[in-house]
Amino acid sequence: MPHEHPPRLARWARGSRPAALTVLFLAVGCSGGDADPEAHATEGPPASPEIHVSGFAASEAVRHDPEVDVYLVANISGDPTGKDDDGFISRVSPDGEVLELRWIDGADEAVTLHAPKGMALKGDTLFVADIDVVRAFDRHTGAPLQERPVPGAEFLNDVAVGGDGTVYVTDTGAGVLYRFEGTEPVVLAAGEALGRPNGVDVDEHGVVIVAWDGGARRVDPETGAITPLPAPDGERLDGVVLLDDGSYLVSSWDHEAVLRVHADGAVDTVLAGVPRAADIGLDPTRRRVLVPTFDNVLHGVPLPRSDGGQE
Ligand SMILES: [Ca+2]
Ligand SMILES: [Ca+2]
Repeated sequence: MPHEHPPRLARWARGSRPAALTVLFLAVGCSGGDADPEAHATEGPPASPEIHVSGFAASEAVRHDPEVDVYLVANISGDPTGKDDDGFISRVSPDGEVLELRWIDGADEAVTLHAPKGMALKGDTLFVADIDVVRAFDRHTGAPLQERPVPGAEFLNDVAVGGDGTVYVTDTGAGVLYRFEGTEPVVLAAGEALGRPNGVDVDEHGVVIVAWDGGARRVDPETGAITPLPAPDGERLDGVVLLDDGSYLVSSWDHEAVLRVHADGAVDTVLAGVPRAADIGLDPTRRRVLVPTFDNVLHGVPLPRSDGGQE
């Protein structure tokens, strides 16, 4: 799509370099996402320094738990559709120290976890998409709490929780967006107009998905009505984070980047040179965008301010 930048964006583009990927890398790592069901603030405190952490196993998703102030990283470990019970969730500190690589571990007899992908926090519960089941764990202890099977699901990919507590999950394989009514999944939207939804996030205006076959849509949480949103060109969009200025962050495998799409359709690059960047998160406390990759690195980079400046 054309990238007509309003003056403030052009100014930003000239005045500050997108967070370039310097090749460093601690021996450990991770980053966080975000658990707030509302759109994320784009202002706030100065952004924290970048972190780059390695040592994961097909790290697909990251979330910031703001209560504990820790980053949770979902590791598929192996085949994204393989029911091998070897997936795990890591806990990482905001300064990039891996506190516990296998905090929730499929290898644990009490835990079933095959290929964890998107996660969402609700109260004391951590929800995790795992192929055809949404699994619930204790947010503080990691203990398994509940399983919510999704009959017919092929590739559950991302989970989000609305302000009213409703849990949503995408199925990229079958092309379905589900809404849970209690523990029962109900189809909210499906079909060609939806595309193959990957990332999902929720704000007070409804549900937003980005599609693996390209495009972004807003979905009415009650009726399932679909409205196209501005989106980057190309296909293979993965994670999405809604921001409170009407823009959103999205990871694009085609662009090998994390992009910010403004309400007017203008697209900025937040982080370039990240092949296979998956389900991104945000640490609003530090104004840090969290980017996990299938290359097993977690990047944490500053979120540019809405006015175009970085700091
Ligand atoms: Ca696995
Ligand atoms: Ca994903």
